[in-house]
Amino acid sequence: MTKSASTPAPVQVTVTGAAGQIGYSLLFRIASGQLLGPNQPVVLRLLEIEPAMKALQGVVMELDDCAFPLLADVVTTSELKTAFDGTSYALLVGSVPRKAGMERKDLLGINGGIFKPQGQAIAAHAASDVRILVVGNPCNTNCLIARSNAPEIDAERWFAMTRLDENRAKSQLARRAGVPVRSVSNLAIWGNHSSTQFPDAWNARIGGEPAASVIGDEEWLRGDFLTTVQQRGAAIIAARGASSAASAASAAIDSFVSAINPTAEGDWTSLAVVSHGEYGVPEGLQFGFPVRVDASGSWQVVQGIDHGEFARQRITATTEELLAEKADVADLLGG
Ligand code: NAX
Repeated sequence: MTKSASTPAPVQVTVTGAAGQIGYSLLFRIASGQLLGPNQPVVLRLLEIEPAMKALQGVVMELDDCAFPLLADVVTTSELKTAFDGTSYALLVGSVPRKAGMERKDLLGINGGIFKPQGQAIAAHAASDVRILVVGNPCNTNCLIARSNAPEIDAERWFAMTRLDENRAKSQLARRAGVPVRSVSNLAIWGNHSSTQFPDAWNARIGGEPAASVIGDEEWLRGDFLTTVQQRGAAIIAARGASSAASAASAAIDSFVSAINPTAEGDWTSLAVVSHGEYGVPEGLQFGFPVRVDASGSWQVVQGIDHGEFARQRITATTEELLAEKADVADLLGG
């Protein structure tokens, strides 16, 4: 890239778990400009655990071999301070997956051991404009742990990823309605990124019309649609022998792009954000809501959405699951 007066200084972008499956898709999309646009150089700061450093070096060789004009530098490290030093965008992907026989509480505890120090390191070393997206599961509660250990950072700068679920739900609705996926809007994922999530098709729109009227099949919406979206991760593992990776990386890019740019008129996007008590969700939970971002880059939860009894029951169930997860990690929560 020819450096000119108009070339902005590189922005530091951190990816944890960078040698993993999602990292293998994500890094190349960030380096090619799909996160911050075609004029913004980036420095990738890649965090991995020691045993994965060799694999990470292989990924870095491939990044080199792409000769991305926007990739100003790549830093690899297994130290938190170096990983988060001056970072403006932190994508927390690395975590330990659930293994057979592992209880949810064990999983939460192991991952808490990762996300507590990461939260502290982000507070100590990141840039003042840092925004954080947690992808590593259980992502809502991992985000809560990290956020609560970084009280110096505005709670509004923390996001957990429900966008893959939104994209999955939109794709199912579009296919059923026989329309392009871009016709589907206003699709919110409520609550936890887990099988209790509530993908709200009833307030979604297809071609600007209420999605439920366009689909015209309440039984399908309440049945196959919901379970397909809720169980999609498991279906992909069954088919591919590995969990969703490219689609998760794509959703991570979508999440940040939506979190930092104004939302299209009349639409909303799905992000798990800190609850301020909206819709009766207890304050402080990291909860999937419909969110709009204004021209100044601030987000608000969309107010005034009507829910029928069916939706209310499901939102209550996913809220209860998040409260139970919070209780399981109580000893890891800071401030
Ligand atoms: P992989 O197991 O392929 O990669 C994870 C990487 O994290 C590994 O390379 C590992 O060495 C690294 N790692 C482990 N502990 C670390 C630590 N303390 N610091 C830095 N790196 C560490 O998993 P992958 O398929 O990439 O998935 C990553 C996470 O995303 C998993 O927790 C997964 O469950 C979660 N997902 C979240 C989704 C969402 O919608 N929120 C969807 C996709 C995915 O399931």
